[in-house]
Amino acid sequence: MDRPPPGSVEDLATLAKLDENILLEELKIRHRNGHIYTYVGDILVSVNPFRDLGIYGHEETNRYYLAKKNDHPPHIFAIADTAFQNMLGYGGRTPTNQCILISGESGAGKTESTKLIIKQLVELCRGNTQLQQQILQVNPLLEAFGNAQTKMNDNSSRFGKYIQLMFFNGQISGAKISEYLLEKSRVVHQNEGEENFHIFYYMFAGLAKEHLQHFGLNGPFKYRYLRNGQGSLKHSKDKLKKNYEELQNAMDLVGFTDEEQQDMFTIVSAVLHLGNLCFEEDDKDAAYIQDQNVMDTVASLLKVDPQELSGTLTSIVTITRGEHVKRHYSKQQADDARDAMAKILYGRLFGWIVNKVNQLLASRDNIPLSAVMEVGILDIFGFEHFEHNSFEQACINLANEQLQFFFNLHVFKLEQEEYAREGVDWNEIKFIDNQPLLDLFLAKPIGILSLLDEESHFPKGTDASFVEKLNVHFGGKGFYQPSQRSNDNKFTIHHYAGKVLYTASGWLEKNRDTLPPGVMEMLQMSSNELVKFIFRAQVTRTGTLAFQMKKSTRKTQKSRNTSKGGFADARKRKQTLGGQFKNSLQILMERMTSASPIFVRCLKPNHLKSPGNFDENYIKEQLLYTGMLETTKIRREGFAVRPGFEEFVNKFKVILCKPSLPGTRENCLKILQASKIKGWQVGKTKVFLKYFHLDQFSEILEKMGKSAIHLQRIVRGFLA
Ligand code: AD9
Ligand code: MG
Repeated sequence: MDRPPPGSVEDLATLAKLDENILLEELKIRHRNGHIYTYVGDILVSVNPFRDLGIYGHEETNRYYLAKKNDHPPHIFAIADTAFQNMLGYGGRTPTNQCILISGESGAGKTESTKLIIKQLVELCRGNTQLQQQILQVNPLLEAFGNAQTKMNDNSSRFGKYIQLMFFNGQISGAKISEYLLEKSRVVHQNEGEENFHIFYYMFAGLAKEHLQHFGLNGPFKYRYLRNGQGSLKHSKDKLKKNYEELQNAMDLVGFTDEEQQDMFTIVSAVLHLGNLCFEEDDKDAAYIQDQNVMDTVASLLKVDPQELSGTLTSIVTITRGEHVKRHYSKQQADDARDAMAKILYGRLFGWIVNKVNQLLASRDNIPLSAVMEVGILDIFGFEHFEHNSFEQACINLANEQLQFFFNLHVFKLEQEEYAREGVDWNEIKFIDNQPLLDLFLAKPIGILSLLDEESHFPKGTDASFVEKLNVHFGGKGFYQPSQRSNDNKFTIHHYAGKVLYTASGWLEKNRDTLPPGVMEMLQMSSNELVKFIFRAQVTRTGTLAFQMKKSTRKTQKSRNTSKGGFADARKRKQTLGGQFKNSLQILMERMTSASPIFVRCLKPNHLKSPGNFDENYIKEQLLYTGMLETTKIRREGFAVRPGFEEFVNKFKVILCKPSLPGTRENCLKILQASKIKGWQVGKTKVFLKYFHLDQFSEILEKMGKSAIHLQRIVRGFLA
């Protein structure tokens, strides 16, 4: 069969001949021509252009408005439109909640795609409500606090998010964001060539002089947590200032009050000052603070007692036989206490911001919940492999394994199981099942996270004893490779997307996520409203914050010392970070399973973040590990649409010009034959259609609709 000119095919599933090299060539030529989007059946593949293509304006918005898929070239807006139409049940579909799952390596374009999908979904509702404006501003706000420059991406998401947009009568009625595992450790440490969260640099570039002074800040070069202000050197001040203005605008539009914004910057400033606290040791190895001024600044920003703050960071008080005994920290312990406090300050602030956004965007008025439909969009942190990979990378990569598993489940497993059950004539397509990798991480009691929890709860557990256990349990298995050297705390995991060498140093501490005694109590008693509020929240089993008091009632709580008992209870129940992450992934999977999925696959054309560079080997690697060839095959040969007999007959009985018709297999066959559509099969209880059949059916219905109107006109004409 003649192959169409390479690069001209918009849907790879229509190619007659398929292999890895053909897929690669098609994508390469399309990328070169600025066609970054390509379909694989109902899946969208996007290759990061690393340049502004100017294809997301009004013209495109209108072009893809309630359009038919094949009328226009592949586009991310078409995905938004499909989700919208499917959700509302246009074109003979049953209305269903949708979830759009965007996957790809770090820097492949997931977050950009997410923003474009949200923009288009907002546009699809037409109108220009305050809520629509607020929703559009959520991303700049969250990115300022939750994104940072890494080696793989200048604007890397350091948290995962699932955004649910709610619709009522085809109009946006609210939004909800769930966040996953912010990389708090970045606040106190960044690897070579990386930065802290954007907000720190924006603040220095954008805040007025007197504001900076108010926070005791002068220039980003003095702060240890900013690695001497590296970030602000790399980016032009104008760009950072613009980013700050965008953030400011976003905070205003989403609805953060001036007072709240002031409090947010106060906490961020306190974190920076905290980082500059240095400890020395006296001749009894007891830590003491080197620079009292820094301590006083932190205490005054956080509105806590300076004595109590320095006490909490340098010593622990225990009660032995009714007596208070004070034990001094070593310098190392004091450093750790300081960093732990900085991390929790930032982490709680972020949790509060997300919570606040959710309050501000919650569904309006008294819209009946049962009438609300939704489109969810998943934008997680992409697969990562640095020189140094820690606990955070393990969690990030686990999330990516989980997403790949979900993809396989939907695209290959469930579908082929159904063919077998229904007796469809089918040649099985093999795929690489990553279930063993999920088990490696998640199995109980012998999985990496369970073993980590066990070791974290064990008083004598160390990172080395943890790795020892991993080696004992998984040493002989294919996906886990112990280090060649003993005692370097390293191990390698063969992820679906490649090998990653992990270093387990500090994992137990990161997993425990404990605070030095007294820090929580001290911050709960702060006279700064926001500080007090965020530390009185409870941590749920998925790691999000549950705020119990309304902000307006906070003042009345000021002098009541109720926090201690509550906190002690919470600490008993406190879950490890790994445990929280596991729970949140599970809930995410449940959410996604309850909606109908749409997949977007982002590919990264090179490691250099550069336009016009298509590294064939790198793309090929991604095509291989995402199972793109198998996906294309199943989309070419498979049946993406599978209505039951009843549903099918109900929708399409008009083709036989029948107002009512029983939903039998026989009637389905009659309709299919009358439609003259080719390539379907009929199983035991369902009709099996290819993804493009629905469009063909809507065309038939449309034509029939038109001719019916035409007939009516003729009849009316006669009567007149
Ligand atoms: V990570 O896992 O959060 O580290 P993402 O989210 O996959 O990663 P992101 O969307 O942030 O990657 O894209 C990285 C960069 O690629 C962006 O900052 C843009 O500079 C560039 N990019 C991505 N998509 C597009 C696009 N459609 N048009 C132009 C793009 N540039
Ligand atoms: Mg991202």
